[in-house]
Amino acid sequence: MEEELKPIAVEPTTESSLEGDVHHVNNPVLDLPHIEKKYLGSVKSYLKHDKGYIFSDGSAKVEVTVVTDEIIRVRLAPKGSFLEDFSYAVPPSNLHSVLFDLEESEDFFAVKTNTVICKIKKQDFYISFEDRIGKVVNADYSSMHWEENPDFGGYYVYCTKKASSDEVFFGGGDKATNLNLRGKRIQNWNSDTYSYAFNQDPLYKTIPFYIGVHEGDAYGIFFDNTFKTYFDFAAENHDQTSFWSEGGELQYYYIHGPHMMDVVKRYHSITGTHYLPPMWAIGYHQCRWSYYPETMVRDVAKQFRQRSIPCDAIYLDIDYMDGYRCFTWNKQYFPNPKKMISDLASDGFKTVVMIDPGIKVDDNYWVFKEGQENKYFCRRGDDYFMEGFVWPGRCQFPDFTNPKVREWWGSLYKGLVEDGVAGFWNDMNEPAVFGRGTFPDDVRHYYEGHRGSHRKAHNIYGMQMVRATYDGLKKLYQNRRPFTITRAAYSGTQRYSSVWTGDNVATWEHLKIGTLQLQRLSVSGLSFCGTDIGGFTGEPDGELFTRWMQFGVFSPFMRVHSAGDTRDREPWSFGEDWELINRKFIELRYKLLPYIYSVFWEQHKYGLPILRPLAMLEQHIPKNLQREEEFAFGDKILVSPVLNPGQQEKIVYLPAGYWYYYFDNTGYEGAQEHVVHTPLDEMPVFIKHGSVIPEYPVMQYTGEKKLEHLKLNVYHTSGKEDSYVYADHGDTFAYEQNIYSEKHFIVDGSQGFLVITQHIEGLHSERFDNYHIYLVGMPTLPTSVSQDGVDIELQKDKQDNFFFVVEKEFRKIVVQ
Ligand code: MIG
Repeated sequence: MEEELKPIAVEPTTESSLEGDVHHVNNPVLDLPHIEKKYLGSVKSYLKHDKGYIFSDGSAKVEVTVVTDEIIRVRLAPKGSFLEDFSYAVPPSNLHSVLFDLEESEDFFAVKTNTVICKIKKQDFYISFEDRIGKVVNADYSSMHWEENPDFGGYYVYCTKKASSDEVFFGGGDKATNLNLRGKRIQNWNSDTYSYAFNQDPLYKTIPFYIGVHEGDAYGIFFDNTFKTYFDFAAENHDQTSFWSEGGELQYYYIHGPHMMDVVKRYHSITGTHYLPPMWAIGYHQCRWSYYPETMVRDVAKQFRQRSIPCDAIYLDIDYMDGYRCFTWNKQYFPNPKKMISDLASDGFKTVVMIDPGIKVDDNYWVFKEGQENKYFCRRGDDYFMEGFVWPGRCQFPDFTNPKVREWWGSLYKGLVEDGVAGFWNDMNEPAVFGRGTFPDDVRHYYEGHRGSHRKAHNIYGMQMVRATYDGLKKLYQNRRPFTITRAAYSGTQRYSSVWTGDNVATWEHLKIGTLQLQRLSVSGLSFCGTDIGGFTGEPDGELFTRWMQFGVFSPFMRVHSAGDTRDREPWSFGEDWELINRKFIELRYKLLPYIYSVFWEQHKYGLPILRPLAMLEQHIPKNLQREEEFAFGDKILVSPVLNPGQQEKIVYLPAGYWYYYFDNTGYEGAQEHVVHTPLDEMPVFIKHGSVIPEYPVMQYTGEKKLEHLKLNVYHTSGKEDSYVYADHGDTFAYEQNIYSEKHFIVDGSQGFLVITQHIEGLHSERFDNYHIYLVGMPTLPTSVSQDGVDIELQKDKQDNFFFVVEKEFRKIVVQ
């Protein structure tokens, strides 16, 4: 192996400015007189190797690999030697490489797949991606370049691409800014950002993935680099988009569209999807910093049941621990946790608890002792243990980038699991350290054997922590699905956890920020996401809390949470009027559960995002690329949360098609704006025509009652629409053995009457025998209904609504 590559692992000699007494160095880069960037020269040679093609300008090399027909990977080796091919985001099993022929012309080389042509220009090494009819989708503005400088060791790597004048950009993780990133510069460095502001950057998560759309076509770029990364979306130069990093390899995936949905799907195909969460994890969750002692936890739980407000989980924040020592109980507050948890469980509550990465330095604390004995904690460049202050006081921190440490960490959950804890919440894993923010740069990490400093490991620290948690729980729970939630994340974290957006604020502006963040997270691969409903810091009034609760119903993760110094924040805390509306909306979440569960399945199995910004639904309409308030939850439900106090009505754009307002079934023509009334106890929620929406009776928690039948709401259409309903045991991994059912419904109204057909896949059979079908939006009352050729009767329910009963295995229903 060539020696030149070694410098990449070398650390800067100056200490970061976060380091207490050390002389303050503002920015070593700016202090340098001049930094010369080196660009690729012309292509001099190429060779084919076992995975792709390597082009060379005589010294630098560029590898082009075809992952699939639609995904092409590009890597740069400034001095000719590639770094070790390792990624936390992309498991090797997701990375196929397909060999394709290379065509050579006078001016360029072309790597051709069935869908994409990647051209490498001989003269200047510019790389472009075209579709098969020759439309250039993405092209270099300049050749890939880098800086080599002994002061920061290794290379800073850069890629600059052309930006079209109409091009807009999406994705990028949890950025608290407008959906379209054009004109913005962002950076990725996971940070604990208590009470963050609009446009504040960076936040908690690193998702170096974006989607570009121009002339109606979309593509994606995933810059898989864990160092501090930067993106400029036509901000400094209106015709350029750049991304760069303070180390590591210039390595990116070009992901072809042309639909945004396809781009996201393909991004998921390499970084993975979320496993199917247990059903209870998508119910309503009540959290607080902190509910203690036990009497208070029991009281909150009791009130939910007394007031008939559905709730599936109650959370214990850091105060449940003994002096903030992870994996212990404060026995004064919780003398018998096992008993409390089992009592809560018999009332339908799951208990979720917090676990932080900081381990208290305390020789009488078994976790610290084990970590010390086995050298599991992170160390500085001079081999001293990395120490920092967090909640427990002086702490050391496990190196989660070491598989042995992860294995150990996973096993530590045993006691809490035996106590009955059902889910775990990993916080402070940016990692956050009081005072200095995070670890110093020189902290060493094992990095799966590809050792590196904190500069390389910082952005994946949280991901590896929750990975350890998830893997450990998977063993401890055996066949039961764990529930995990993490604050810090890197691309691919969806394989191990759900996420929340951290310490937001109880303001209307933050409600809006939350709607942007969740849409963005969803198209960035982290679909199982939520905000602290009501705002973490500050005090919402009843109206803000309730409007946020309404948005919460359409957040993939639905949890109320609040900081320790705030007033009570339960659904009833704002008085009876608000309680009534909050109950109505939490009940709505429970009615929609079978639909929501099916949407989660769609995410897991097919890699579709759960929230779909309007831009994604109609990317060919330029105006819609700028809309950011309407979004779809799954394929069938479109919402536009109310984001202002006192709002009486809202202009809502509905995508093409025909839509039904959820609360009174009024029909609306799509492809246009409508003024929608927004009384406090409603919000703009629309169901797409032709949908089959399964509905559960309201339960106080998932699985409370056995289903006697399943209600299906069938929405009229004069076209043809596809729906499906997923079901399984609800909390086991049996679905991996095909023990589930996926029911496909086609509703066809194109002949003037409705034909509903069903096709069932999978080996799971539900307990109930019948569907109760309710027709919504029928122009006239049906005169006849038949199931598989046999006439059936229309019936009226207690509310005087017509419905009919069919066998759950029906094939074909005709409504005339
Ligand atoms: O330094 O555990 O974002 O949800 O309640 C604050 C206490 C630590 C930050 C989390 C928040 C949690 C809080 N934590």
